[in-house]
Amino acid sequence: MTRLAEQDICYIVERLERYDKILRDKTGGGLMDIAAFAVDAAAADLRAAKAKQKIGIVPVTAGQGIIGGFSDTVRGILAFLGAQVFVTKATDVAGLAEATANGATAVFIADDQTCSLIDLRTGQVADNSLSTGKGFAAALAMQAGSLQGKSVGLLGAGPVGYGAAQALTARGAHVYVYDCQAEPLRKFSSMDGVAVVDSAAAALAQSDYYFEATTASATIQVNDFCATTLVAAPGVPLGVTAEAMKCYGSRVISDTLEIGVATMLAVLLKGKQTT
Ligand code: PYL
Repeated sequence: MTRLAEQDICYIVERLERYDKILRDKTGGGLMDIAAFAVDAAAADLRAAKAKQKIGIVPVTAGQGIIGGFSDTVRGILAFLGAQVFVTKATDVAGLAEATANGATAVFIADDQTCSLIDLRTGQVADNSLSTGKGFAAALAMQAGSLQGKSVGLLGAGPVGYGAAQALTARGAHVYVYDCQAEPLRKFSSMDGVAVVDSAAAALAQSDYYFEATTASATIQVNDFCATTLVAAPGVPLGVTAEAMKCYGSRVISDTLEIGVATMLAVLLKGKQTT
């Protein structure tokens, strides 16, 4: 997981309306529709659950500490999606106590390794990495119409890639996964519908669509695109080159936080059965 910096997120809240419209143009649905589709629900069906949840965001100082604007950006995204949400004044343990004292039914907390939205009543945990994989797979499926029988070249075998592989295969896609490290690929080798390949070129060459979940840049170049290529790219930094974005940006879905956080909310709202 790439640790986000203030400059990766400072523009998100003011551009949410515009980003939602971009997603609608690309996929036919906005942020909440994509998140709902990711958990196999309709956005309308999750609406009632929103009124029953109050989310407390607790800033965390552990490790490299607070990211300027992180908590407020998450609050902005969740509020845009219609959730009741607040940021605690206190951090860490005192922040958790403040959240519960103020009636939080769920807490959003992130350190350098883990970012979770936890339902305090059921104990259900929505993990950011898995949710990001799931959410971007849903966006790709909506953009494509269907992933049934399609091949997806997956670059990156970290937790986002793992969540993506689960969601893509559940939607009927064949996944060709590559990572420059052998260790994280181990758990993909036993997954139905997933083939581990030995180069990024091999993953892309045999695929209709691409899923970019690495922490590297320039993994997808302009000459990797053909007439029907679609790309889901949650990796930070963006793996698609600037030149390729200039030519094919309308076929790429990428963001640093929005789809992942929206999908975490959808997991929370749908409840236990979706984890
Ligand atoms: C959750 C994001 C998605 C991508 N990278 C993840 C990240 O940046 N994690 C670190 C989050 C640290 C937050 C900090 C705070 O401000 O509370 N502890």
